[in-house]
Amino acid sequence: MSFTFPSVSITGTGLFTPPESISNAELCASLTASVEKWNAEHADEIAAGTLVERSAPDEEFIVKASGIESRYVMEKSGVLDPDRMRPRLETRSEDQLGIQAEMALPAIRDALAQAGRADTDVDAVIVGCSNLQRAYPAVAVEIQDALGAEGWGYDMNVACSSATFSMQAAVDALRNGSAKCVVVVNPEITSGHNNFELRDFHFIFGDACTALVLERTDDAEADGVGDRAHRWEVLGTKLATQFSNNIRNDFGFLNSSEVDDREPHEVIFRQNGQMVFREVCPLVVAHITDHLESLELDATGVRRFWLHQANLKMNQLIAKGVLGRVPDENEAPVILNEYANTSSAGSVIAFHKHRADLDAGDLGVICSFGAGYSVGSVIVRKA
Ligand code: CO8
Repeated sequence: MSFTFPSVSITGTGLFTPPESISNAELCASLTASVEKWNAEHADEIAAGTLVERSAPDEEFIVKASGIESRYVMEKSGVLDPDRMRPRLETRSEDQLGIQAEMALPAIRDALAQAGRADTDVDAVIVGCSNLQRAYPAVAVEIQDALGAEGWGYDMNVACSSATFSMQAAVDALRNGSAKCVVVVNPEITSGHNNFELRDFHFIFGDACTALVLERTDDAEADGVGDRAHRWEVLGTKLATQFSNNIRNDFGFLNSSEVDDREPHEVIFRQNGQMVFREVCPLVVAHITDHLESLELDATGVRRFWLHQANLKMNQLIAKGVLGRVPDENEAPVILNEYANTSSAGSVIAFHKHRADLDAGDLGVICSFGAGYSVGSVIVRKA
């Protein structure tokens, strides 16, 4: 007996962009001041060889190495204050909406508007992101409550790949009937866990929140709601993981129980960027190629690749590896120049902003990749 899965579609997308943006020039000026201060304060240890002098950043290097020109953050003054170098966020009481739920709601409501659905039509909320503000209650459950929705919600974290991993979780739930209208949301406050004190890391990340609504295609068609132009059928999802220490964040609830103290730079984001570049690009090329082949699709038939936004050269190399030729900007759109790496939100921002011009029947690939290592692809066709 053969069994065909019910078709699932993305019926809407939404984006929350924080109001404050930081240019490379502003970021380099504050880090230079911080580095000069730190080197002066530690002059004796540096002279004795027990500490290494810190190096100042360079705007030109940032654009050349990454393609990043600016980033949005939830709070700018703290990040740029050489005496602080991290956001200055208001402490909220338990009665107030949490900051991740707060950024999620406008993105979700954008997505629901495209889908033609109300807050109360939602019956499942999946939050997927790199950094969750607390262990519990799940941010997803707080969002569910704020929407007035029934059903269920949970949080999950596969770093930048949380985008496609949470989409697959939504597709699975819709196919097996455990939900009818799923919201997937990626509230990334990377500024809370980026290392703004060292030049190797300070420029990489930015904050943003994306949301998607997913439903069974039949339900969306039958109810006749939403704008069909926004609807994309999910033809397939494919996830893969392979352990690596090259991107780590060791912040966690056991830090305070550890017998030996770790230095602060060890318990926030760190990576070996060159190794990541070298190892992840071929992994992603093979992953997308295999996924397309498994659906008997050819890369030449794909109109657009909405790739995770970590590094411009990386994306050019991946698109070239899949297509067998240099892609044009239209085929693999870039948003990281303006947003930097927004972790799981990146590929969805690209999808949100760069799909309206495509035609019915056009094929596209959403692909996220990052720490783990982890890679996920979602192949979609415009309704
Ligand atoms: N200004 C001036 N010089 C700099 C700067 C700077 N800002 N940064 C580094 N340099 C220097 C280095 O110190 C080094 O100097 P030296 O040769 O004297 O040691 C030199 O430039 C070369 O440095 P790199 O080798 O590191 O430079 P690369 O060309 O490799 O570029 C990149 C660095 C841009 C980071 C690049 O390696 C890259 O983008 N790699 C891919 C990384 C990637 O995709 N990572 C995925 C991370 S996302 C994820 O999955 C985790 C989610 C985390 C969530 C967010 C939490 C905050």
